[in-house]
Amino acid sequence: MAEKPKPRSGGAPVGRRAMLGMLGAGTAGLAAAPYLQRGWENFLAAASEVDATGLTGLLPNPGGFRYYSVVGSVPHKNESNYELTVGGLVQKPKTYTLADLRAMPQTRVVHDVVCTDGWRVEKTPFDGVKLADILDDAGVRSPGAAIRFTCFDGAYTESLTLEQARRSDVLVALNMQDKPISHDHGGPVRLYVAPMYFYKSAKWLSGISVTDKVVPGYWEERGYAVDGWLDGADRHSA
Ligand SMILES: Nc1nc2c(c(=O)[nH]1)N[C@H]1C(S)=C(S)[C@@H](COP(=O)(O)O)O[C@H]1N2
Ligand SMILES: [Mo]
Repeated sequence: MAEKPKPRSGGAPVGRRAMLGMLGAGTAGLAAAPYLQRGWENFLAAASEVDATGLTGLLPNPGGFRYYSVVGSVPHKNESNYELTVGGLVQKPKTYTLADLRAMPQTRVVHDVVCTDGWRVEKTPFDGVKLADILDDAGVRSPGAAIRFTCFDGAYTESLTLEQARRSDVLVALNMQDKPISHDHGGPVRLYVAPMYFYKSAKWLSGISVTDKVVPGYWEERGYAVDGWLDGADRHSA
């Protein structure tokens, strides 16, 4: 698989020399770095953006995750303004609030999270609504055969076949590691496709549209596999 171009983090670029300086300066130097005003994870994101050498792999990486966004800034959404729109080839188009989603039966999926860039977070719990339940509510109609996901960052998209979307390990996720999904991790609602590489798990999920065929997503238009199965995934489980 071709290496993904480094996603933009929205942070000011950190030159290699500046980053080495910060690494060398220890805690005091890091505390003085302006990036820290925006948090350690944002600093890591800014640093990894220009890190062709893997040096950022030496930095403590809280929780093992890395921050990705293909746009510089993403609006914050919460119970007052979050909406998930379900439409396309369905009998009953519908818009869900966060409260609507929380009121539905919740499913827990625990699986390793794996990014194509080489990092992994083992046995990560996600909780949320099965995508299958949302599709059942809406009633997929002919010739519906795939799903297109859109995001309120205004840029990222993803796709699944209807068969993949109906698996019980595919969630419209509200919680990650037993906490509401944070903004940086794509909250308040992200997709979680446990058996596939993490790029399939669209953050800041805002739209689910049933289509007649797979429409390749953001990274898929840039060379990524549309079927992002992890090694060893059971491609036919329910
Ligand atoms: N909206 C959106 N979703 C996204 C991405 C993105 O850039 N934008 N990156 C994908 C990739 S490549 C990965 S590895 C994970 C990263 O999730 P994290 O930022 O919570 O670690 O989100 C996926 N979903
Ligand atoms: Mo990724």
